Amino acid sequence: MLSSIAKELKGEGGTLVLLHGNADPDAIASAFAVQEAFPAVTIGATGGIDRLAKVLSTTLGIESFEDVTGVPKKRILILDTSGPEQLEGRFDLSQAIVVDHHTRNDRWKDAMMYHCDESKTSCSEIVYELLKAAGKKPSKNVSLALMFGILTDTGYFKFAKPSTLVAFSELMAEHGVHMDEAMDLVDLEVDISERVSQLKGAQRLKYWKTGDYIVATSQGSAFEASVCKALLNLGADVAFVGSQRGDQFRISARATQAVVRKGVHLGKLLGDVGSETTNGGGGHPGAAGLTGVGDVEAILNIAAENALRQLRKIHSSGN
Ligand SMILES: [Mn+2]
Repeated sequence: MLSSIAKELKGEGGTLVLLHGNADPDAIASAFAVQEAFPAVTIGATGGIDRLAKVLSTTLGIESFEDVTGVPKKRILILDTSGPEQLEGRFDLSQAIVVDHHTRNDRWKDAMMYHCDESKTSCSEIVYELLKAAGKKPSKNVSLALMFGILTDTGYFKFAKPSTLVAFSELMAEHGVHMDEAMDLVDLEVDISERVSQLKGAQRLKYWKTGDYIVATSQGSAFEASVCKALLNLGADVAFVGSQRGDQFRISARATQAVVRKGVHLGKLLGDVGSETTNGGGGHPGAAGLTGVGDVEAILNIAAENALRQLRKIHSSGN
């Protein structure tokens, strides 16, 4: 399949690459590699690109377009996109080649070609194979991009498979790229005001311990979510950070994956706090928020007490 896709992409008439909405580094890296290896490729990110992918694009000079009307194309290549609903805009699937690593999807049945390799942890690995099938060697920048795509899609190798590491080591060897070069490719500098907020958060920190678990709260006036993450890095299992503006308050909450796996659900927890105090809250198990009218300190105490109760239950059930 990959060699017939390579053959098609070598043909005349231009290729428009399309990526899933809020495209991530894996998607952008895959598109960049295809653009280098085949003629007349335009990268379309009709649903925008995420923060990391933006920094990656700036670092390596990858150009993508949100508006793709008028791009000359004979075919569309859809990368890293699990279904048509992930694409922003309407496109003729009968001229589309789909290359993906998510779960195989019947909704791509109208595509001209569909190569879905669920055994791969990233699209970058498949595109690297596509390059090999086309007899192309990636440049240093493309190798770096693909390595970064693999790193981010595998959570820095946490979810990597043996074949992921083989592909990654081959990419390293292509141009003698070092591990730290790939790891530090995208330098997300934390703004000075954000770092000050984190330090202030640590200064105003309160914490409670139950069994082997720690719940922390703090107050600030900005970057509540980022302060939460800083408190988790300091050792808390669950963190609540709030701010007060007049009679309005805002709370962010974060929990480690370890306590989420044991049953902590911050979305439900803050939802309950919200209904106890007639404020609105909700979110995911590991990340949630609550806003409303009231005294932030009182709400933080209620939230912390509820979290401690949940953790005590987990502790006494011996989980
Ligand atoms: Mn991906």
